[in-house]
Amino acid sequence: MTTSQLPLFPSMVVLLFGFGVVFLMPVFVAGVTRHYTFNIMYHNVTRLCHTRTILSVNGQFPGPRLVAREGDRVIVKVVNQVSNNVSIHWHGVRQLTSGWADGPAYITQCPIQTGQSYTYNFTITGQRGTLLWHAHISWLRSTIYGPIIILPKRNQSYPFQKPHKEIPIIFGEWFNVDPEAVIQQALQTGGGPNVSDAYTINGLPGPLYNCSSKDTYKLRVKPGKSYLLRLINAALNDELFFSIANHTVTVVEADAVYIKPFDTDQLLIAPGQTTNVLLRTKSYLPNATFFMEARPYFSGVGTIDNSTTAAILHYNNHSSSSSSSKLPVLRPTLPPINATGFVANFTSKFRSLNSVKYPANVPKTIDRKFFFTVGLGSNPCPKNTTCQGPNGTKFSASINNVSFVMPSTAILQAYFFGQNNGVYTTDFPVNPPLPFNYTGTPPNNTNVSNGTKTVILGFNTTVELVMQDTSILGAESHPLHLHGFNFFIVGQGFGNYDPNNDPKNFNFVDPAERNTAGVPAGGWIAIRFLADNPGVWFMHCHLDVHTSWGLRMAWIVLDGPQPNQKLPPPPSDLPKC
Ligand SMILES: *[C@@H]1O[C@H](CO)[C@@H](O)[C@H](O)[C@H]1NC(C)=O
Ligand SMILES: *[C@@H]1O[C@H](CO)[C@@H](O)[C@H](O)[C@H]1NC(C)=O
Ligand SMILES: *[C@@H]1O[C@H](CO)[C@@H](O)[C@H](O)[C@H]1NC(C)=O
Ligand SMILES: *[C@@H]1O[C@H](CO)[C@@H](O)[C@H](O)[C@H]1NC(C)=O
Ligand SMILES: *[C@@H]1O[C@H](CO)[C@@H](O)[C@H](O)[C@H]1NC(C)=O
Ligand SMILES: *[C@@H]1O[C@H](CO)[C@@H](O)[C@H](O)[C@H]1NC(C)=O
Ligand SMILES: *[C@@H]1O[C@H](CO)[C@@H](O)[C@H](O)[C@H]1NC(C)=O
Ligand SMILES: *[C@@H]1O[C@H](CO)[C@@H](O)[C@H](O)[C@H]1NC(C)=O
Ligand SMILES: *[C@@H]1O[C@H](CO)[C@@H](O)[C@H](O)[C@H]1NC(C)=O
Ligand SMILES: *[C@@H]1O[C@H](CO)[C@@H](O)[C@H](O)[C@H]1NC(C)=O
Ligand SMILES: *[C@@H]1O[C@H](CO)[C@@H](O)[C@H](O)[C@H]1NC(C)=O
Ligand SMILES: *[C@@H]1O[C@H](CO)[C@@H](O)[C@H](O)[C@H]1NC(C)=O
Ligand SMILES: [Cu+2]
Repeated sequence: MTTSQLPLFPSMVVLLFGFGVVFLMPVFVAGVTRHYTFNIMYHNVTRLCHTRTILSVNGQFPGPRLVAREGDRVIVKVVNQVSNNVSIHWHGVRQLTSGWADGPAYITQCPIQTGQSYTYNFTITGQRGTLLWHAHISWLRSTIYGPIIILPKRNQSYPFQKPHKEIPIIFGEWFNVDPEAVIQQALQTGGGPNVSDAYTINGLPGPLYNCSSKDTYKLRVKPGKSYLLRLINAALNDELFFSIANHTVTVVEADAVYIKPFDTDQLLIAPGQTTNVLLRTKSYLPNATFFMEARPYFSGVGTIDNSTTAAILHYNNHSSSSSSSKLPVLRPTLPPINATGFVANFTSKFRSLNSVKYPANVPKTIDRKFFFTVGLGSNPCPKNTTCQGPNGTKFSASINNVSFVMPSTAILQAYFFGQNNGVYTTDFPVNPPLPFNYTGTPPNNTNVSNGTKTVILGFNTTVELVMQDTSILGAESHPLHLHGFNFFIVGQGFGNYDPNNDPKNFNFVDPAERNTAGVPAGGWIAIRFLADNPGVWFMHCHLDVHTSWGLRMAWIVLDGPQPNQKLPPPPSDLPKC
């Protein structure tokens, strides 16, 4: 990827030129319909001197940008031309009464089979900023991902300085081998999966890896301008720190919600999160080249890919590129790999803008409270086999000790047509089955149970959910993603959540509003949301290895009384299992 500016649509310019006067048209413009075709197809890619046939959308890696304005309808025809089953998730899109278009396989739809297609049809309502789309079955999202760019409505502007240019920066994780083989082997042996070989920026690992310097993303900038970097973490299993040498950025938006701007030199971005930052370039032509780098934050125990991906921030000097390539390179400083204190400080800086135009509608009274433990555990090794998980067991992961088993048909279909037939149960525990010192010495039986358990919520229920990390196999940060909703992070802390004292410090004024948030390593997070969207909504850790081990569950939100509060019937091309 070399050209990186957003395509400028003719329709973006709303100016009339006449008699030397320029008018800005003050008219209301209804949303338009944007059509896309995503062909899931094979594509040969070489990175780190390894050539792999990857799964791609339209032979592009990373995949194409999906660009829309707030209020637009988006129609994406997904055609499966590969041998794997696939589905695509529009990560962070609210999908108000369009739950059939959400995409997680076996939750809202059966996957699209080879040779079949499915047309996703949804509107973008009340959101503007950056999100991402990605495959939502097994580990296919390792190569099937791309940006969703939501521009403000046509007659509206950003609540911050209009940038000179807008640049998506999408982080990924590259494997020299087929990631499907990696997760299949791990699930079979019960051990941890082999780690990735590189992180990538816009699909390119950069010059810090062997056999990779030609695969370096270069962002060419002019002095004295403002650039909106649309940061997206599409990495499979790793939260990432990010920093640009000698530059401070201003964070203005997270998960397609405006926030109170704040300046920072170093960022953290978890898989599934998106963060828009303004980069103001230096007012002069600096005699240097600046690296932008990302490498993981890791709080758990075990082996990870701790390598560093780099891209180049290059000022367009007048000199030829051959002489400018001799400029000294400056590298940023990143927090230590286990900098949990930095992460807590950084995440607490995110506050809703909470202006008259963009209020923070935090639920003030709560109908239902839930307390979920999240973390790793283990399962006994089946007889006559040897397992490579902790102490010869199999790795597992759970919420409230339930490791979620994927059904073989979609829950939303079973629910909508009243044909449960044992596909799922509705008894997901509201509290941990066995209270213990969650962040202390774990109990001696860490076996988890399993099941396809869900929670049923009445329409417009206000929910408070406290998620508590456990130290059963080591405390670890888990970025939890909720489909179908944004939630407000009203509190977070370390140690065990204290239901008597911690709520006193909850923020109901300007808490961050997101769709993905880290449960701190050895700590807890309290979120609130309004269940105003009928359907079946997946909630899971966005580290795919933990999702694969069962750190996932689903909420079923019932229809409301009004016609526009009901989930309509599915489109006729909804895939069958
Ligand atoms: C990828 O490379 C293999 C081996 O060279 C070749 O057989 C295959 O046709 C290529 N696939 C695509 C999609 O280019
Ligand atoms: C998308 O959904 C809208 C609203 O239900 C419907 O009017 C339209 O026909 C659909 N378009 C396609 C291509 O399915
Ligand atoms: C970059 O930052 C380093 C360390 O703060 C400083 O010594 C150096 O002068 C800076 N260089 C430029 C070109 O800004
Ligand atoms: C990354 O991991 C390797 C192997 O465990 C280790 O040798 C190296 O010191 C680590 N690097 C960093 C920067 O932590
Ligand atoms: C810029 O850096 C190059 C390479 O380090 C050096 O040769 C040149 O003299 C520098 N120019 C200025 C104006 O500092
Ligand atoms: C991070 O790792 C370093 C080196 O292993 C260790 O000395 C330090 O105590 C760790 N810090 C935290 C917060 O765990
Ligand atoms: C976090 O913020 C607190 C309060 O501002 C500060 O005392 C502490 O040093 C910070 N910790 C880290 C790791 O940045
Ligand atoms: C397990 O191993 C024993 C002894 O090797 C054998 O008799 C038994 O049939 C095996 N059971 C299974 C289920 O493979
Ligand atoms: C594994 O076994 C050792 C020794 O029996 C024990 O100390 C340790 O806690 C066990 N670890 C786990 C994860 O169960
Ligand atoms: C839980 O365990 C931690 C770490 O061992 C300890 O500091 C704390 O006092 C324990 N809490 C309770 C309530 O026992
Ligand atoms: C496990 O814990 C229970 C309750 O603390 C205790 O009674 C039991 O002896 C322990 N078992 C082992 C094998 O440590
Ligand atoms: C779920 O647990 C039951 C009983 O513990 C076990 O028989 C079954 O194989 C498990 N299913 C899965 C998919 O792990
Ligand atoms: Cu996790």
